[in-house]
Amino acid sequence: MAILDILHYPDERLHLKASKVENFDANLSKIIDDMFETMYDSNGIGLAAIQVDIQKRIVVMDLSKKDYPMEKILLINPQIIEKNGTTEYEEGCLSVPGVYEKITRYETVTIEYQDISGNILTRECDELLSICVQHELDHLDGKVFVDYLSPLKQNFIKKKMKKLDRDR
Ligand code: QAP
Ligand code: CO
Repeated sequence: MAILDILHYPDERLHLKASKVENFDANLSKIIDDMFETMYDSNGIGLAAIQVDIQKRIVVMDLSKKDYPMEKILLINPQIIEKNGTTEYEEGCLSVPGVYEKITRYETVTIEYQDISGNILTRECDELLSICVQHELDHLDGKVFVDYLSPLKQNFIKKKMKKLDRDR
């Protein structure tokens, strides 16, 4: 097990597109173990492989820090197959530490994804789970929540992040 380095916005590697997982092998399960360890170590509720410089369609989540029951959620090759309504939430991201902004998302989504053995599953998501799923699926297509904000706010956040990384 290993804690992986998390890329920080505006690292251009956060804008790469992840490719489909085809091999459900030992290498995949090692990546997943390391991703869970990395997410728990940094007190996150969700992490996409893109954020640790691995361009594969893998997401790990655990919402238990936010009043949800402890549940290790793993999504491989996830896709939204149904969506309804809109809602707003003040989102953060492990790749943009210290920044929280209100983002509009679908209120509920149904996803189809694969588990660690490659079995295809579906899940209906609402409330925080729905927000987190949409945030993490965006990462797999190279999208960060900051991309939804005005150019002015994006520039402000870029400066703030560069200063933070310089002082680290
Ligand atoms: C994405 O975010 C998310 O700024 C997961 O200093 C967030 O795990 C989905 C974190 C909100 C839905 C709603 C952020 C940790 C963790 C920070 C995270 C920080 C330390 C963010
Ligand atoms: Co994120």
